[in-house]
Amino acid sequence: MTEQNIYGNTPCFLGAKNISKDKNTDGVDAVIYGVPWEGAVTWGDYTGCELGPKVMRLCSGRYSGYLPELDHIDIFEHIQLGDMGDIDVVPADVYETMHRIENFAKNLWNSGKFIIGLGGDHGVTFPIIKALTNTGKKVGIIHLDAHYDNLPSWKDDEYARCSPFKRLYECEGVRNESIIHTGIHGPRNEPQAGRNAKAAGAVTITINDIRESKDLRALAKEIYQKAHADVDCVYLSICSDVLDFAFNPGGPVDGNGLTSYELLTLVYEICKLGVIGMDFVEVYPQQDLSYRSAHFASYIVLYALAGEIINKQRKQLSSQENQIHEHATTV
Ligand SMILES: [Mn+2]
Repeated sequence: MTEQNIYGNTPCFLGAKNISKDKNTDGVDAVIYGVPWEGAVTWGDYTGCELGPKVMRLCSGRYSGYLPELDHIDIFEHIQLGDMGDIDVVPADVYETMHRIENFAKNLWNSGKFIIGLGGDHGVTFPIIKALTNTGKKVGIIHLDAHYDNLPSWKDDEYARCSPFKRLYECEGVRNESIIHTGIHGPRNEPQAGRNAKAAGAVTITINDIRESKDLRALAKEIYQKAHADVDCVYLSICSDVLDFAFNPGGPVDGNGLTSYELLTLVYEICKLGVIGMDFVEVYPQQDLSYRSAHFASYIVLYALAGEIINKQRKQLSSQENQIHEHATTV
């Protein structure tokens, strides 16, 4: 075991700096953390997403930060990534775990860095965003998923993976009209899910809306503008099953989903416009024997970081322009 490893033989995600012990984000631009949590299991054939953070880190060892297809960008020339390790969830104690996730996330949001969570089931997204609203920010959410995840509960568990967006509809600091359920499709959704979204005032962009739009990049802008209306920041939450099962063959069998090109392009274009943080959830290493969804996590994070680099450069440029303008008006 080396000090560089996050634990055991598991490396930091994409070669990030290990900040799991001191939690010090000085000199770090973006922070990765894991939420090895699986709550209520809604369908027994797919279980084990608490293994997600570990397997995503193991798979990430294969990749650099170089993306020839994005103007030959080398992400780690621009970004220092820090790996903060995993949240110490408490198996079988949902309330304590939600509380711990919220606490951990609070410190992350206070750091002001670009925050990336690796799930875990989708239930983790609620306490992460709840912590963000507790900082006083009004939040919009771009939710990329085949499913609404907005049912009131799973049996008695109101923090189950099918319910985070119902909890977020009820959350004071989230603007429901700025929740954009994007890529929704397929009969694993229940009829009440669409009705719940509508009643809450949330926006639905189905897979057919995406497929039939002439320009994917323009659509990403439109989605972002909707999410950004009348809020302080936009959060991005991605469930692996928004991908078609042809592109996510170890995941749940959701047909008519996004291609990997479509998902990565949406992530890149959305992050170019500025998101405060994101998560990627619901990979199932026990069912996905080649770890394909876990490998793809590296792609998603790299495309998000590529977008964040452009966003940062644009912000720096505009603040320089403002300074020049102020200087010109004072002399
Ligand atoms: Mn889903």
